[in-house]
Amino acid sequence: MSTPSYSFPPGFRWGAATAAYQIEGAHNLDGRTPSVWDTFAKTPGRVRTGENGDIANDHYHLFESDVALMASLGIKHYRFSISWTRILPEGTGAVNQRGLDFYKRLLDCLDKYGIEPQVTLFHWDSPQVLEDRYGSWRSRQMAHDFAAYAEVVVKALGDRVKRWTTMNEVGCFTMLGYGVGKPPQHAPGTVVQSHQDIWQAVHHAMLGHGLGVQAIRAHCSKAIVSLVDNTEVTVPVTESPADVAAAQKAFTDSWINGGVCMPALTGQHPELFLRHKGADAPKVQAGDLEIISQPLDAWGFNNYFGTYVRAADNEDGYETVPLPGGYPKMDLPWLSIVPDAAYWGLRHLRDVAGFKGQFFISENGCGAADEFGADGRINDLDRIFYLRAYLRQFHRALAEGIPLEGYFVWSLMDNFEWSFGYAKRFGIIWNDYASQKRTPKESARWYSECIRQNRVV
Ligand code: PNW
Repeated sequence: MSTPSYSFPPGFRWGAATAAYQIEGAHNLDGRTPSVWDTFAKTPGRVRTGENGDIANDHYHLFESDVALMASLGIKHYRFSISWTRILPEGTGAVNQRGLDFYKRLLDCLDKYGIEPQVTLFHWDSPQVLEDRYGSWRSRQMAHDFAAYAEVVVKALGDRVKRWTTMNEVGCFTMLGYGVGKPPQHAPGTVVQSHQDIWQAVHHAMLGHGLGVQAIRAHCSKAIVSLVDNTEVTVPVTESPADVAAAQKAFTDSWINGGVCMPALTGQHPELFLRHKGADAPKVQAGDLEIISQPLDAWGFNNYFGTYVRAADNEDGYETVPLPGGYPKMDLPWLSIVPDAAYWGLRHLRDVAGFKGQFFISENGCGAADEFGADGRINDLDRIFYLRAYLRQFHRALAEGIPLEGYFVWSLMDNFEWSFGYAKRFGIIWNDYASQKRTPKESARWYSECIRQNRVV
């Protein structure tokens, strides 16, 4: 009998992902202090719905039933993040044991259910106190303070955790956190003078990543270390050699790639990035790029959409092709459905950025306009359609020899969707925020079956 289509190799790691500020709640409990997201969300006008993460999914108290529910779906890998201000309420210095104890309880619970943790040290919730002290990522000091925080966490939890990620989506907490001329959409929400300020913040974050990798390796010898990045994917309009070459070239300076994945994986800022950014390029000190390009064991690729590119007769040799008005989208303004980005992202990371280690999909998912049907169920067929289409493209990459070893759906459950508040739902599990009752959607049942058959069903 032939292998059923879209089968993944034995041991493929099927998982689900979340992040601390989006689900934990318990914002002022057991010594936690405000992060920039607490402050930002409580500033009128910043979150469209006026909501914040004070309570969120109250996962701080409900983690046991959440883990049990995850296990009941067959999910064997859980990606979550640690809240910096639970561990170091002053941002630096004194360690808060009660904060560490929460994550020990969570890790013990995961262990009890046979679920392996994939831990992100930083998913955007930096200490407000460091923003007040020196402007957080706008200062080089932040890179050192992040590494010191990483050391504290890894020393305390390194016996329980093997798979570590330094940071989530450097592009989002820098490019979307600082704005030129107008307030940006993400925390800290600061208006800065120039784009150089923003690229400098990106550079400080990347330095923090590199120093963080060193801290993890120093205190956890078995660590599998990664960066999680929403690498911007350039999809060739056709697979002609000319369009593919155009997409490959464009990849090196698409959105944040020139400041994030390219320096992390090649130890250099690409020529195209330096030429395009000119005076806005980051100022780099001797030795920085060596730190930023520490060898990584794994690369976490977050993928939601992509940008179409074709060959063009201009100085760069390519042009991006804007999406037509009627292009299909999910339930967020930026969430165009571009499944081919799943394949091309991995291919560019291997062929253009030259990454030779293991890949995992650290996030893939969508917001959908979910509702309870007359049958009392959430028949989110649109989410199933989206996830199935992307998974088939991830599978294509694997079939062409790209070492993809895991997939984490975003998200385990509906949660605080940043500047969209709770209005946008990304979960495969519905959350009713009034009662904190969790209800698996049809996509959860579908995902569970993918896991059971170890293939895209
Ligand atoms: C990611 N964009 O954020 C984050 O890692 C998650 O915390 C988040 O909930 C999820 O994706 C869904 O948004 C992104 O504007 C935020 O392109 C914005 C964008 C992409 C990713």
